[in-house]
Amino acid sequence: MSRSIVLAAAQLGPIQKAEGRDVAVGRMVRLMEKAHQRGVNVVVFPELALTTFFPRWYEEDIAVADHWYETSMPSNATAPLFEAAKKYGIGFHLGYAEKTPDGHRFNTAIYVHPSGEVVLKYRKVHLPGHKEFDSNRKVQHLEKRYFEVGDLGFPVVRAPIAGTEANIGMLICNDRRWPEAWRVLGLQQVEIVMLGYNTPSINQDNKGFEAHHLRVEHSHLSIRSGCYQNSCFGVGTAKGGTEDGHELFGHSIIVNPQGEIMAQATSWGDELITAECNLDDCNLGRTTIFNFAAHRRVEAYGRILEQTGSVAPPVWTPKG
Ligand code: CDT
Repeated sequence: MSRSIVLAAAQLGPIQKAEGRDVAVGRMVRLMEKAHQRGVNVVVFPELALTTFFPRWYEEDIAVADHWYETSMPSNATAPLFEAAKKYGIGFHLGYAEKTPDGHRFNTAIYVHPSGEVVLKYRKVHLPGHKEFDSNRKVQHLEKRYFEVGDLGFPVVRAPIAGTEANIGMLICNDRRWPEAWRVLGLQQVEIVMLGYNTPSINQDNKGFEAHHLRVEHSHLSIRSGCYQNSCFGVGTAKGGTEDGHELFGHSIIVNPQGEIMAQATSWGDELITAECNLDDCNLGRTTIFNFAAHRRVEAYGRILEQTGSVAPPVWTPKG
């Protein structure tokens, strides 16, 4: 049985604050049509794909921000995506802001089977930024205000895709920079990591200079190393371009288990990139250098779970 499938990153250009979900969904449906023409089996859309990256906007009263969240999925606004999936037989990954019936708010992603059923849900664990308005910053990054830390762990599930089955998992944006997150997926034999992001192209922390080009480099470095060290494919999909004067970088990529970039977006607008991925390519790393059962040394990793922040090492001084 061939385990070759075609994966796509459906990068989105900017979504302005004043634009409704209908604008974003219309653009996404057009990318699904294009995906169908190119024989794609799975389309990965970005983090918070339905709206502008709203955590840059401060609201004193979080209830005023309610309109950014989805309270049901699918909804009237997102139904065209589910219909396109059915029409074209394509599975899709969607990132959105979720408000639960009991009032919890999460930065969430789902993977939807072509039948329209939600196969897997993940809620972002690593929330960057801050909770209160920060007057040192030119642009706010209020994910810690608008979202709670995800409560679903890092789930992986085996699901049917295009005549085969694949072990799928998800990360969301900042998660990609944390090797612990990748390893928890790797320990569940993940084969495809779907990952959407919204990353400003300038570091707004005002704590030192970070060269512009390194922002993209660090994103790629994180995804490539995550894929290599866990023997999996990764689809990293950006929302890029300038949203109300605030620039996000594009550079979406599809990466193989050797850590190589198979496809890369060249624009910061709506763009579909694709790659044919043989899931059996995950076996080489998994059975050799990253054969976890043979080579991991959990007895030496205690600190990883016992400690959150770093501590200074003991000081060595010469005896003589
Ligand atoms: N969306 C998201 O997680 N973005 C972060 C930028 C952090 S800057 C405070 C990222 O890691 O790409």
